[in-house]
Amino acid sequence: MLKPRSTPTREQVNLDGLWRFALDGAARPEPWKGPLDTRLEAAVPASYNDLFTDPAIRDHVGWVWYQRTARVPRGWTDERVLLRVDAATHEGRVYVDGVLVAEHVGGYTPFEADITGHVRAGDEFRLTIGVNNELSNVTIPPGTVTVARSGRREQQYKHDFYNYAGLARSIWLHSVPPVHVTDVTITTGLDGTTGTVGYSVETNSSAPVRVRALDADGAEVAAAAGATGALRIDGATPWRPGAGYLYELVIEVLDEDGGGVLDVYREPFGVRTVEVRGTEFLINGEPFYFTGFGKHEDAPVRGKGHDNAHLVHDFQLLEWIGANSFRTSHYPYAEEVLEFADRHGIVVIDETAAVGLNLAVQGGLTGRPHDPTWAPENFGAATRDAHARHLRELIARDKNHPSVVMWCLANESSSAEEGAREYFEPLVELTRELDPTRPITHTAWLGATGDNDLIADLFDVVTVNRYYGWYIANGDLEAAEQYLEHDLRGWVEKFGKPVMMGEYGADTLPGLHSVWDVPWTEEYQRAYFEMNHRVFDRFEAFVGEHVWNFADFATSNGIHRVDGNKKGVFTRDRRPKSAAHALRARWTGLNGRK
Ligand code: BDP
Repeated sequence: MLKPRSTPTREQVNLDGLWRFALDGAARPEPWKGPLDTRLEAAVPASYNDLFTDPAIRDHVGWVWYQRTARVPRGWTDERVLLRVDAATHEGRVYVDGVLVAEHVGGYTPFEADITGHVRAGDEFRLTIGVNNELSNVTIPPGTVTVARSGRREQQYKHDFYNYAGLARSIWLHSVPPVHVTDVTITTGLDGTTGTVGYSVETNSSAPVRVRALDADGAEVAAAAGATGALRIDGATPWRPGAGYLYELVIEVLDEDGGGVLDVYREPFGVRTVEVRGTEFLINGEPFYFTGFGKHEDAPVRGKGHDNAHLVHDFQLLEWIGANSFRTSHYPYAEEVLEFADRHGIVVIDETAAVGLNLAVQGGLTGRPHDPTWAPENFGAATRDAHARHLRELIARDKNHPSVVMWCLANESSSAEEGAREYFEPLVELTRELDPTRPITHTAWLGATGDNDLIADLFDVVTVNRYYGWYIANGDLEAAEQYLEHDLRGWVEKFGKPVMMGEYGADTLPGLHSVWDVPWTEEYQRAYFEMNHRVFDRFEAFVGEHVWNFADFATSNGIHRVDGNKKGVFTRDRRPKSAAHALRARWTGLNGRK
C-alpha cells in the first residue's frame, strides 16, 4: 500500500487534531448516523487510554467512536478521493456521513477507502471512525475477553505491554488521478560500484509507464520505460548503516500517445544488499554486528501515539549510545519511524504483531501443565490465516525501506511445542514468496533451546531472548553466566547459522544502588549486561545484541510490574540509567563490527 505523498498529480490533507470522542453506548446508538453527542474530545494521533481521567475509558473493552468534519478541497473535482487511516488499533470502521466505507482488522497496518462516490469537491462531510480494542484467538496479537466477578468485561493478553488503543497514527484525505500508480516494488543490488535497481509498477488501468532515478541532489542518474524493468546507476552511493543515502524513483504514468503525464509518484530507495552467508550477516557484502534495542512505541499521555518530537529524540539517543539498529518489537511501527531510519542509516528488524502465541510461558517456567498452544481451539488455522494476512500487509507497506534488513515473523511463540512447525512452515514460505530479498527470523523464548526448538532451521538468523540473571538465577550472575554460555552454545553448534540476542535485560529502578549484586539496582543492570557481553564475545557466530528495552514502558497490571516494565536503559521520560553509559562505551567501541 503506497504512502500518500504530495506530487504534481496528488494532494493530501492531514486530518490530525482534536476529534469528538465517545465510548460505545455513551452517545447515540448508531454514532455514524449523526453528530456525536459528547463533551469529550480526543487527540489524534494518540492512544485514547491515558488522555482522560475516567477509568471507564482507560479500561474500556469494545468500540469507541471518533468523529470530525472534513472538507474535500474544491480543486479535486476530477480526482479520486481517498481516505487513509495509518492505524486503528485493533479494528477500525470508517463512515462517511452515514455510509460504511472501510473496515479493517489489525491494529498496526494502514488501510484506505476510495470515497469519491460519497463526497463532493468543496463540500464538507462527517467522518466517523469506530475503533475496537478487543483481541481474540484469531487476532494478531491474540487475547481473550473475560468477565470479572464484578461483571466487567476485561481484556486478557499474553504480551507484556499495555493494550493501548485508538487512532495512534495520522489520518489522511488524499487525491489520486483517475489513472494512477497503485503499487511499486523496488529491489536493489550492487555490481562492483554499479547499483542495480529492479522495479515493478502497478497501475489501476493499463497505461504506459516511465521511471527516472534521481540522486540525493535531484540529478537524474538512470531512466527506463515500462512498468517493470531494471536500472543501472554507475558509481552508486550505497545505503549503509550509519549513512542512509537515498535515491528517489520518480514514476510517471502516461496517456496512450505517451505525451501527457497522468500521474506522478515518488518513492525513495537505497541501494544496498543484505545476505546471510554461513554465520555472517552481510550488508553490502560486509559483516554487520547489530547493536541496539528492542523498542516500543510508548510514551506518557499519548500511549502509542506517533509523535515527531519523540521520534527525533529517540533516534538522537540511539546515536548517542552507539546503537546501529533496533527491532520493532512487538508490532510494525509508524511509517515515519522507518522513513527516519532510512534517512539516517539505522538498521531495522521489522517485526509483526504476532506476540503472545505461547500458552507455555508460565507453565514452562513453573512446570505446571498448560493448554496446548497450537490446538484449533487456541491458535490453529484461523489464527494462522490472520497471521498470514498481517504479514502480507506488513510486507506490502514496508518492502521498499532500505533500513529494513530482516523480517521477524513472531516474538517468543511456543516454538518447542508440538504443532509449531506446522503453524510456521506455511508462513515462512509465504514470507519468502512475498519478499525473496530479505532474511527472516523468529525470537526464541527461554523455554525453547537448541535441543527442543522445532522451527529455528526454517529461519536465516537464530534470534534468542534470554534472561539468565533475571527470570532465572536472579541475583546470581555467576550461575547465570554458565547457563547463558551453555544455552547459546546449543544454538550455535546445532544450527550453524548467525545467532543474535534479541532480548536481554534486567528491571532497574533509577536511583536504587548497592555495592552487591542486588537486582533492581543500577549497578546490577550494568553487571548483568557486562556478564552477557562476556559470553557473547566468546562466540564467532554471534551477529548482534539487542538489549531489552530501550526505555521503560507501560504494561498491564501484575505483581512483577511496578508501574510498568522497568528494563529500560532509559526511563520512560528518556533519562539514562547508569547502564546507558556502559553500553555507550561498548557500542561506540564496536562500531557495527565485532
Ligand atoms: C520477553 C518478552 C518481552 C517482555 C520481556 C520481559 O518478549 O515482551 O517485556 O520478556 O519480561 O519475554 O521484560
